[in-house]
Amino acid sequence: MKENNAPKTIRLADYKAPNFLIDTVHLDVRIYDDYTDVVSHLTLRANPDVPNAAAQPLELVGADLELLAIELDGVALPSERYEIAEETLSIEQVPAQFSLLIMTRIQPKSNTSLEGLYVSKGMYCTQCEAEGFRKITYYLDRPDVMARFTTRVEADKQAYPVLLSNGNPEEQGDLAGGRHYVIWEDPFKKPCYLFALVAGDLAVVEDSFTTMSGRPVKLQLFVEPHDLDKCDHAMDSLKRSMAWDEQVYGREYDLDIYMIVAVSHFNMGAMENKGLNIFNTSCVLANAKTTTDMGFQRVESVIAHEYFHNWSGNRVTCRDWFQLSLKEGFTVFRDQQFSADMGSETVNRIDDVNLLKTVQFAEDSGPMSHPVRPDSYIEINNFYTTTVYEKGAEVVRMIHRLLGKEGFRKGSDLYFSRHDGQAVTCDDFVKAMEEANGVDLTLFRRWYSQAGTPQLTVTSEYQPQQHQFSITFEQVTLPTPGQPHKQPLHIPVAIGLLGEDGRDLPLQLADGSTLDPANPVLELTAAKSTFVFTGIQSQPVASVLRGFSAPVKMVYEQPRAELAFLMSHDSDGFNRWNAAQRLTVAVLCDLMQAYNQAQPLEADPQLLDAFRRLLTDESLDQAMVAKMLELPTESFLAELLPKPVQVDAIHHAREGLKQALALGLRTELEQVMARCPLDTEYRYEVAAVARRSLRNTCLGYLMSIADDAATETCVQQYRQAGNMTDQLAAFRALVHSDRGEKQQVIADFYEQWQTEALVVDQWFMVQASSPQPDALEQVNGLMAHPAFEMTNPNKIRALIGGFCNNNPVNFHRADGAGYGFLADQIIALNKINPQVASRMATIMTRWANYDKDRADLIKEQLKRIKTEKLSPDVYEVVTKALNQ
Ligand code: B3K
Ligand code: ZN
Repeated sequence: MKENNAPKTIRLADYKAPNFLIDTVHLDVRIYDDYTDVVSHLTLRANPDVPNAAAQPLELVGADLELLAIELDGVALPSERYEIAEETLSIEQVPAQFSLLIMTRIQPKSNTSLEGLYVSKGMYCTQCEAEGFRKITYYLDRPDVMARFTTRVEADKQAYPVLLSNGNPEEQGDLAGGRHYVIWEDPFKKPCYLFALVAGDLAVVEDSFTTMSGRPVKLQLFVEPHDLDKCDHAMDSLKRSMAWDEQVYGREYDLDIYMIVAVSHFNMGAMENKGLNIFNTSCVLANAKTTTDMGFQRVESVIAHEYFHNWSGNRVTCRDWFQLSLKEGFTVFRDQQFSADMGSETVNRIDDVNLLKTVQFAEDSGPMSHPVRPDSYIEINNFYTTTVYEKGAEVVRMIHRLLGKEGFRKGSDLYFSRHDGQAVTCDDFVKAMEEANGVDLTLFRRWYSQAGTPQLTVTSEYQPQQHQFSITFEQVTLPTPGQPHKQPLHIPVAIGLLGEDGRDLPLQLADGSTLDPANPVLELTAAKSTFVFTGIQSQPVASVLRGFSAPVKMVYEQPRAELAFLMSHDSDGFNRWNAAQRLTVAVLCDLMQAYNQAQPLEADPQLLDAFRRLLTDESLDQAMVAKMLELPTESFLAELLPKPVQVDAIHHAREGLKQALALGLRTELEQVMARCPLDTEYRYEVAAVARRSLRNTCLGYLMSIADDAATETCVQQYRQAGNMTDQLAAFRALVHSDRGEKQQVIADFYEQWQTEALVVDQWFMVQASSPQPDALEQVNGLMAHPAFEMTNPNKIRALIGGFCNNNPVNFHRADGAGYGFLADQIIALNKINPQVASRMATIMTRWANYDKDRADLIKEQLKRIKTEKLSPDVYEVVTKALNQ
C-alpha cells in the first residue's frame, strides 16, 4: 500500500511507447504451503520504434515481491547493477537484446486484495487486469507489451490435482514428494493482464464446440464438486455465444480449449484471460432452485461478454489503460446485442437504459465524472466504471445506428483484420469505422473526449395552415471536473410522428429529404437545430429518441394525454415503456408535493386507467406489461429529479403510489396472478420469464397493502414456489413488509439455503434493502452473522452494498447513522481489499446532491476516512469527493 501523501496522477498526454519489448516469457510457478516461488525467464529487446531505446535503463514494475535471484544473459547480477525502489526494479546499460531471469517469492495466502495470485476457499487463482501481474513478478506491466507465454505450474498433487494456465497443455508429470506439474503454452502473444493460473481441487464439466471452419474446441467448466448441478446454463450460453460471434461478427475461436473456472472470492463479475476465463461464482453458476431469472440472464450475458473479449480485447487489445473502453464499451455493446437476440430486445434495452440513467448519469454529474476515454487517473481500477463500460457501449451503439448494420460490420471486419495482434486506441476503432464506410466521424469523436451527459431540450410546434410540424433541439453539457467548456456533440435522434390513429406518419422534411423509414434518424451536430416536417395533416404526437438512440437527458414537455397515447400506440417498444415512465414520474412529482404538504396520496385516474388497461389486455407482450408496471426506483428518481434529493418525499410518494394503485386495481392484480400460476417445472425461456415477472410484480403491489389476505397469498407462494425466482419474490415482499410473519420466514430461508453461498447473498441483500425503519440495526446484527465474510466481495456487495445502494431511505437517515456505518466499513475494507473499499466510497461522492444537513454529515465521514492511511484507490475517490 502506498503512503497517504498524494499518489501520482497518470496522464494520457504523457503516454510513451515502451523502451523495451518482451518476446517470450517462461514462467515457473511453484506453489508451496507457506509461499509461492515464481521464476520468470524473459527475452527482451530494445523497441525498434523508439529512437535510442537501447540506451535507456530497463525499468520493470513489481509490488509486494521478495526478490530471490536475478540473472542477465545467464549471469547473476551483482546488487550494484540493479536498483529496487518501492514498486520498480531498474537495470542500467542493458544490451539491445538479452534474457533476464528473475526469481521472486510471494505470499498468496495473505493476499486479501484479490489481485495478483491469491487463494479463494483453498484454490489458487489470479486476477491480473489491470495491474495485478506486478504482484506475481517484476515485469513490463502495461498492455502494449505483448509476449508469448509458457507457464509451468507445480504444486502438491493431492491438494491441487488441477493445474491450469493459458493456452494448451503441453506436458505434465509427477515429481518427488507427492508433487506434480503441468506446462501450458499459449501460442498467441498477449499482454500480461491476460495471464491466468489456477491450482485447486476442482470438478469439471466438459463439452465441445465445432467452429465454422470445422475445428473442434474442448469446453471445460471447473467448479467445486458441490456446484456440478449448476453448470448447464453457463455451458449452453457459451456455445450460443460462440455460434453468435461467428454469425454476427464472423469471429471464430482460436485455441483448442476454452476453460472457465468458478471462484467464490472475486472483485468483479469475471475475467477474460486468454483461454482461461475466471468467473465469480455469481456469474457462472445457475439452476432453477438457487438462481432467479435475473441471475440466469446475468450468467448468459457475462459468459457472452468474456467470450466476446477473445476478439474485442484479446486478439486486438488496448495500447494503454486510457483506451479501456476500446475493449469494454465495444464488448458490452456486443453482449447487449447478443442478449437482445437471445431474449426480448426491448426488455433488454429498458434494463440497460435504466442502469445507464441511474448509475452512469449520476457518475457523470459528480466529482468522478470522466470521459469515455479518461485523460488522467490515480488508480486505474477506479476507472472500470459505468462511463467506460455502459456509456462506452452507447457510443458504439450510436456508431452502429449512424452506419447501419452492414456498414458497422464492414467497419468491425476492417478493425479486426487491420489490428489483429496489436495494442491500439479508441481512435483506431473509429478510423476503421470511417474508412470502411467512407464517412467522416471527426465531430463524433467528441463523445470519447468530453465528459458529462448532454441535456437535450426539445420543443415542437404544429402549424395547421402549412401542415407542418417543426421540432427544435438544443443541447447543453454542463462543466465537469477539468472541462469547464463543452462543445456540441454529434447526436443521432431516432424519431417518429404518430398520426391520430396511432400509426407512424411518413417523414418528409421541408428541405426535400426523406428519412429512411427503416431507421429514421435526425443527426444533430450544432448547439441548436430545427427540423420541419411537411405534409402533416393534423397535430401529430412526436416519439423522440426512440430506442434511446443517444445517452442524453431529454427534456420534452408533453401533455399527460400524449404520454398515455404513446404508451398504447408507439411502434417503438422502448418509447412505449418510456412514456409510461414519464407519466408515472409526473404523477410521483404530484405525490411528493402532496406528501410535503401532508395531504393524502391518491393515484392519478389517468395512470390508474392506463395501468388497468395493461393488466387486463392479455394480447399485450406480458414481459413489456411487467416492465411498464414497475415503478421507477428511488435511486432513479433521486438522479432524475431536481436537487437536493428529497429522500423521504421520494420514498413515501413511491410507496403511496404503489399502495394507491394496489387498492384501486386489486381485483385486476389478483386476476393476473390467477392467470400466471406458479410453475410446476422451471424453464428459462422468454414467455416463462415474462409470466413470472408479471406475477411477481403484481405480488409486490398486493404486498404494499399487506393485509391478511395479501400476506396469506405471499406466504403460500413462498412455501409452494418450485424455483428461486418465485420464492425470492415472496421472501422479499414479506421481509420488506411490516408483517410479523417475516421473522419465521427469515429463519426458514436461511435454514433451507445455508449451504448455498449465492442464495445466502440474496438473503443478506433482501434484509439489507428493507425499507422498514430498523434496517440499519438489522444490518449491524448481520455483520456478525457467521455467514458474513469481510474478505468476500459478494458478501460485502450483498450486505453493505445492499444497504448503502439499495436502501436510500435508510442509508440517508437524517441522523447520519447510515453514513457512519459506511465510513466504518470503508476504513476496514481499505486495509483488506482497496478495490472493494473504493467502490463503496464512491457512494459518498454524491453529497452535493443532498440537503445541507445530510451533505455536512457525509463530508464529516469523508474527512474521517481521509485521516486514515489510505490505498491509492480510496485516496483518489475520497479526495475527489472532498475537493468538488
Ligand atoms: N476485464 C475485466 C475487468 C477487470 C477489472 C479490473 N479491476 C472484466 C470484464 O470487463 O470483462
Ligand atoms: Zn469486459
